[in-house]
Amino acid sequence: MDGQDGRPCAKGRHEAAFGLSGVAVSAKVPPMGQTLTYKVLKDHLIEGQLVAGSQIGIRIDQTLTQDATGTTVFMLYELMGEGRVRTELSVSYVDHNLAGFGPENHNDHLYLQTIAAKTGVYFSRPGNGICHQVHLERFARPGRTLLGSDSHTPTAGGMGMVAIGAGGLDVAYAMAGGPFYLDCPKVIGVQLTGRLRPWVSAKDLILHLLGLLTSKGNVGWAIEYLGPGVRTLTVPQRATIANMGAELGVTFSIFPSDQQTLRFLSAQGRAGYFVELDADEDAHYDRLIQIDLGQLEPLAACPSSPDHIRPIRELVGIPVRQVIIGSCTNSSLADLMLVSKVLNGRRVHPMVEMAIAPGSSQVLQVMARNGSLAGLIRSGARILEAGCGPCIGQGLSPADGVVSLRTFNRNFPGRSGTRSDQVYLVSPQAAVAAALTGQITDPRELPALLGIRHPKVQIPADLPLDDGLIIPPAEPHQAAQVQVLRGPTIVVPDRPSPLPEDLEGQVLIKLGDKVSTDQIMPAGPFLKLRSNVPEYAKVVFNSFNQPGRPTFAQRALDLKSKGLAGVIVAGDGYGQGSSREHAALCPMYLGVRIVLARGIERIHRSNLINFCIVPIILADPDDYQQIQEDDLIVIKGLRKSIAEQQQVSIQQKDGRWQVIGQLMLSERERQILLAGGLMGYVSAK
Ligand code: MIC
Ligand code: SF4
Repeated sequence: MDGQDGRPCAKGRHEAAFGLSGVAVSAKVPPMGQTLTYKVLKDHLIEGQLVAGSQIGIRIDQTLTQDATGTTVFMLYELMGEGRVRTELSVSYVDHNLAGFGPENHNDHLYLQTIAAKTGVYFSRPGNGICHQVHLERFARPGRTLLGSDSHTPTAGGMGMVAIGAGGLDVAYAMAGGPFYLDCPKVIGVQLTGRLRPWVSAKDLILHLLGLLTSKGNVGWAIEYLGPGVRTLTVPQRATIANMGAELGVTFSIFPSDQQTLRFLSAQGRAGYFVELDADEDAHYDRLIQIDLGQLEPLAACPSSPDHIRPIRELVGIPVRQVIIGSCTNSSLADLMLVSKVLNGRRVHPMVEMAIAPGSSQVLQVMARNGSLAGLIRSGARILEAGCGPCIGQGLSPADGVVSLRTFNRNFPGRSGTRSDQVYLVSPQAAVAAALTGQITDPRELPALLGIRHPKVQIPADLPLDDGLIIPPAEPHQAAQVQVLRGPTIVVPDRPSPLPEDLEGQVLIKLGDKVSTDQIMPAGPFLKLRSNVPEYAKVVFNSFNQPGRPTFAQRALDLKSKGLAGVIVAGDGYGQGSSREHAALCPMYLGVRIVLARGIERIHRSNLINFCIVPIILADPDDYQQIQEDDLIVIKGLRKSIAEQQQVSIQQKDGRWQVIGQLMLSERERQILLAGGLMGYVSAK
């Protein structure tokens, strides 16, 4: 079904370029045209050249922040001494941490609301929905750039935006009018033909790609969707696909802006923002993958990785005890209407706990008006607040040893709040099928099993539009009068100390492959500590702590008090997942100065540099074997190496081993590290 190879191919020649095998062959005449990716980047280029792999700086039109990362963004923004934001539009959302126990959440909300008013930022109130869903509905604009302090910001790529997830400090810098720096991506063209069959969804397409490309090794790539199949996908379907580009690890995903985009924008009363955008006919792609939508089937990401993909038909019969529908991947009106129509008053299986977290207040309001909400309630679905909810471990953790089916994007170990959880990621179709039968069920079997026909979902062309839960900022001349509310749990984070010339340290922890930021900085019950680094830092690597042994935080602070640097050793894909900069900020607070790994994910690597932790890649991956926890290490001439070289030599203090590490720093990254992190660099400038 998929043709893929490493060779370039041109958009206008796809049909001709693919043989029956579907394998792309390189074009005879070098193509000259531009991808949509490069067109939008070119329009925003401020520094560098559009050459894949080289660093570029782009102008950011819009930013988004959410509460779990946003308080730090705004505190850092204030530390930068900035007043009003200089973007075209900045929005601060409250969606992650909505109903916590204790004063921390509400302190955060009041701080975010008042600082937004003062700095010129729109504020989306708690209850208005998940940042990515609301942004798509109310603010996303084709052809614009969006930078967000959340890794699923690329969701807006479904609207023809270059939308990128980044660490909070990078977003603060963009709010202040600074460029965003990234490696100019190579582009994978995903050419779609055909049309999705009944009971197969956009989620199955992105799960299929995750099976193909996996979550490793895609750093430095963007994905662009093209071909006739694209025209059959609605904007919310495209958003689902672009959303989980984050799990692939690509910088962003982008869809053309076409009649589907116009239809979506018109329903949102925003047709005036429509511009038609597409790649050139002879656009050049660094790699091409061909997918016939009509050949896709229902898939699942099995425990506990989003790229652990298997066809649902191979999982049929596994008992399911919980089904949750929601998250920024699958909580659109169309998704929830489909679920409601499939249930159609039928009660969910008595042994299944079913919950639904709508993506936005708009979704909830439409469903309340057309009666489908009442239908869901009658079926036994528990309706949660419009927000992230269980996706970020805020409640509904599954029971021990049971299977939970979720329409989310991440199933990293323990993210649900239950250790050794068994979370499968599926489409709304597969989720509702299991909710009815109590076991994993191929939704294509629903007609035969329960006489349910695949429902047609029509999204009204005139949605009830109500931005009452979005508070505009104070007018510039009134900004001075806004009093910013800072509860005692809003604690301004420390700035890193400068790196020493010669570094002495100790390996505090040795980790395996694919350690996610959820494992570095757990969310769930600790999410409410996001605005208080000294408190939050106590749970760094919480799930690796062992009873009877001092915690990671205790050992790190002990080391710090002796003047030694903390070192984290990791395998491949270190820091995958969330953009949370606390995964760098809190280790920095504990005295960590080095991450030595086989591979580090893009956003996390930037966060490390921004907080003056040196990311080092083992030149020889096999050297990983000889390094042990507790080893004392020495790096002579660290600052000199950062300033002048791309390599450092790391020695075990007693001479047991010596390894070479690669720095792979851009000129700007060198300067940031030497200035003591991004804050130091910005102040110096
Ligand atoms: C997530 O899905 O992990 C989050 C929570 O949305 C994070 C942001 C955070 O940690 O606050 C993300 O994806 O960046
Ligand atoms: Fe929220 Fe989950 Fe989306 Fe993160 S992935 S923004 S926690 S819904």
